[in-house]
Amino acid sequence: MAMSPGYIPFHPNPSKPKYRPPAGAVDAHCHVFGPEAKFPYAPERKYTPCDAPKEKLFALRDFLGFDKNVIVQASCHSKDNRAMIDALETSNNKAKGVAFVGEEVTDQELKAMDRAGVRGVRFNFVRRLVDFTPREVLERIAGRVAPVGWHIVIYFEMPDLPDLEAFFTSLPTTVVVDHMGTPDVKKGVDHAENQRFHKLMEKHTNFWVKVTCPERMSIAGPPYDDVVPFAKSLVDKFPDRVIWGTDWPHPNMKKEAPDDGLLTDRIPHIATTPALQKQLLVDNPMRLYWS
Ligand code: 0GY
Repeated sequence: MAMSPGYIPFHPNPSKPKYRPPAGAVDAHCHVFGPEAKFPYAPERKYTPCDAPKEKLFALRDFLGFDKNVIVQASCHSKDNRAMIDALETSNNKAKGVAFVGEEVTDQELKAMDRAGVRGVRFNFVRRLVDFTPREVLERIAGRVAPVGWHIVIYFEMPDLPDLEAFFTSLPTTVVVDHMGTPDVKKGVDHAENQRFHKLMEKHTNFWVKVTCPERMSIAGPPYDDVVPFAKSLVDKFPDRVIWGTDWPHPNMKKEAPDDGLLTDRIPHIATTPALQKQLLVDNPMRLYWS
């Protein structure tokens, strides 16, 4: 199956970052796609990506100076978690995962995924990526994964937060927000929409946030200076509940594939001291995924 029209493959030769992540650093948001010949894409997918197999991810991890990965199930594989689980199982305990499951999943399957290194389930609310799942169904799934000790990763677009907030704050687990809640960079950090998200983080200490994907929000383009204040304010305010990731292989970029070396070089701008960098890249992801 050919890639979706206009789909942009990942950067062919990222630059070597000047910034050296601390020992044991985790790239805590990335994906594996296919290869399709072994792990076909889901019939209900909204896009067909470029294959991005585990070997390439692990090579990028080493090249950028990271030690571990958290591999998040993406919508193009829907509930077929085999490519992600195969990557975990062959990673030498250097990768943990976040799955996507339906309520038909059995307790045995959940336990097997847990043994493979899955530590969370993702609820995706982005309309261009997934079909609507009724909240009762998500509630039942949350009730099933909570006793396994998993957390819930939520991916939503910030204008939808007012509608979703009551549901999110009712979840019985740790909740991890993808991509800073996707703020509108034009509106600024202090805009009521973004501050609503900060207040949610302040009030609900079971919420964590990924300071990821400046390339998805930036208007200015590389090196994404316009997104730095959004990420920095979250790291400064919630230093023990932030994690960072590349988002490789960067599905559905509109203009260009980001340079993963450049993304890595932005880290000292958003976590401005070695202590903050260690929390962001080592202590926090280790607590969430490896403890
Ligand atoms: C991401 C972002 C995207 C895609 C997916 O599940 C997915 O297909 O997550 C996106 O297109 O915004 O988290 O990498």
